Amino acid sequence: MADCIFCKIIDKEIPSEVVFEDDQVLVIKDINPLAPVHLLLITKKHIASLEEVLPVDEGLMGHILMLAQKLAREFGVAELGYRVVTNIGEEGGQAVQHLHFHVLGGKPLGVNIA
Ligand code: D5M
Repeated sequence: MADCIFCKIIDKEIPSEVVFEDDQVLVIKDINPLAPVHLLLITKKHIASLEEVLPVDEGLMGHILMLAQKLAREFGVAELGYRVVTNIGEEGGQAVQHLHFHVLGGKPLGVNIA
């Protein structure tokens, strides 16, 4: 989608630190990390937010949550705990209008993170 920063990252028009990629999801390190581990799991399909997810995306949503679990384990934060967050809309604090899930860990997380 034109003018979507995450679509440009997916298309490699904008550089990013990619940690995982498959046909459905790109995972990068957040440019402004709020924790020692702060990954962004971005759907390759342009979906504006969780509010725009359709029944046809059900498999993709399962895939991305299982990937969050796998990466949390690989990045060494699963044992002590971590957080998976998706912000939705203005009051939800969503800055980039392309569906993504934050995976945060590596320190005790307060109530107002990501
Ligand atoms: O979070 C959007 C997140 O996207 C925010 O934590 C910064 C991150 N971000 C923005 N631009 C980039 C680039 N270019 N690389 C890596 N990370 C980026 P939200 O949930 O929409 O508030």
